[in-house]
Order: sequence, then C-alpha cells, then structure tokens
Amino acid sequence: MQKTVFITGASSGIGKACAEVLAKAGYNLLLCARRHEKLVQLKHELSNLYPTIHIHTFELDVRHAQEVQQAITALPEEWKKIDVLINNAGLSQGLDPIQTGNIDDWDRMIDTNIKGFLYVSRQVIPLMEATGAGHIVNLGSIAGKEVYPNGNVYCATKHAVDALNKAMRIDLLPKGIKVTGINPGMVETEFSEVRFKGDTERAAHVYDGLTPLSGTDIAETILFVLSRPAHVCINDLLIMPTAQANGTLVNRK
Ligand code: NDP
Ligand code: 8X3
Repeated sequence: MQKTVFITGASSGIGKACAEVLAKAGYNLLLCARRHEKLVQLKHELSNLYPTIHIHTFELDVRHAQEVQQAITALPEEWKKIDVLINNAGLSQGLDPIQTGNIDDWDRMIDTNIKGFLYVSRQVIPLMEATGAGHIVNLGSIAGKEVYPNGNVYCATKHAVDALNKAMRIDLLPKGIKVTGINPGMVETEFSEVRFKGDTERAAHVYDGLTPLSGTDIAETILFVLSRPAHVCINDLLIMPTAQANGTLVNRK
C-alpha cells in the first residue's frame, strides 16, 4: 500500500528535495509551507513525473498554534493517515554576537524551529497513534550538537530539537512510532540567503572553496532511514560535507 509522508517546509531546499525523492519512491505527499504557490508548482511537476502518487498541498505558517491545529484538523480524512512526518520547516536569522543580537530574529527562530516544530508534532502524533505506527524525522543540525561563534540562538533552537528528538523517542516508545534525528552540516539551499536576509552575495560565500551537501543528499539519506525494516530505527544521524569536520572547521581550496 502507498505510504503518505507529511513534509513541513516543502517549498525549497531539503523539504523540496524530500518531496522529489520520496515521490520517486512512490510516497503520497502532504506538503505545507508559507509560499503556497511554490508548492502548487512542485505538485504540478511531480504529478506529471509520477502520475500514480497523490499530492495534497496547503499553506501553513507553523508559528501559529491555532492555525496549525485548524489546518491539520481540516485535512480531508484520507490525508489524516500519515505514515511519516518530516519536521523540516526551519530557519536561521542573522549571525551576530548575543550582546548585539536582534530580538525579532531570536523570536522568529524560536517560534519556527522550536514552537512550530512542537505545534505540528502535537497535531500529527495522535493521528499516528490511532494507526499504531509511524515514523517522525526531525531536522536538527550540526548546530544542535555544537555551538559555533555567533550561532547562539540558532544553535540553541537546534539543541532543543535534539532534546525533543530524544524526548519523543521516550514518550512514543510504547506507541510503535519511530523517531529519527537528521543532523546535517552545510547544505546549499535557501538557508544562507534567509539567514542573511536576501544578501545573496554573502550567502554564496558561505560555500566558497568547498562542495557543500545538497538537499538531495539529505533526502536520499532520509529515504534510506525510512526504508529500514520495521524492527530497525536509526535514532540519530550526523551528515557532513567531506570538506567539513565540525561546526567551525572546513577545508576550503
Ligand atoms: P530553506 O530556506 O531552503 O527551506 C526552509 C523551508 O522551511 C522552506 O520551505 C520554508 O518555506 C519553510 N519555512 C520556514 N519558516 C516557516 C514557517 N514559519 N512555516 C512554514 N514553513 C516555514 O532551508 P533548508 O532546506 O536548508 O532548511 C530546512 C531545515 O534544515 C531547517 O530546519 C534548517 O534549520 C535545517 N538545516 C539546514 C542546514 C543547511 O545548511 N541548509 C543544515 C542543517 C539543518 P516558506 O518560506 O515557503 O514558508
Ligand atoms: C545549518 C548548518 O552550520 O549553518 O544548520 O549551523 S550551520
């Protein structure tokens, strides 16, 4: 039977790549993001490529608890059987020392990466519970394992994801729901452009002299994780470009 994956933040980067890779693998796709027009375009492309799968898209800002609750409650019944949740929506804003940090940036990161992640999980887990199975994949980061200069609040949000990933695994143990943390190093997506608020030149320099990971690298890893047998759960994965040793050390040519 075809499985359904719900991907948050599927309009670009890792989330979009997950949609592409999992569509090819035969999953039905439930996709959300704020930029709904991008999801509509993606649906169009993937439906043409893979006519046997079903795709449902909706606009959602994960920062608003009530909006999340209403959107998921309002899903057509056939879309409430969710086999896999990929908690991917997230962002970084700014790269400043804590003493001069921008409080709006902090709020945006905390509201999206921690609170939004929790709001979506809170609505989806009971749906999985009802079916007695499921797999939740949480996008953490190397920033959730280490702290790097000026990463302060972004790193804190990803450390929270790391803690909640472990917490979910404990709480959901009796429910037969798998929980996996995927923690990438540098992945070239819209991430740096968003961090630097549209400064494309600054964003492009992040990857100077090295080959970063691509969204597809992460999506293919997630497909591997999802395709393990029922008795196997990959709990936590750290995945880096070969040219990156840790949160601060990269080898640029
Ligand atoms: P992108 O900026 O390319 O994608 C981020 C996605 O999140 C977009 O689809 C965006 O959609 C969505 N999103 C952001 N805010 C919200 C919101 N409030 N509500 C709903 N959706 C939202 O970056 P990445 O693909 O790189 O990031 C995906 C995840 O991977 C993030 O959690 C990030 O922290 C993590 N990560 C990224 C790494 C990297 O180096 N790129 C490394 C490690 C982890 P829209 O704007 O349309 O709402
Ligand atoms: C994104 C990777 O190194 O910018 O989480 O924190 S990093």
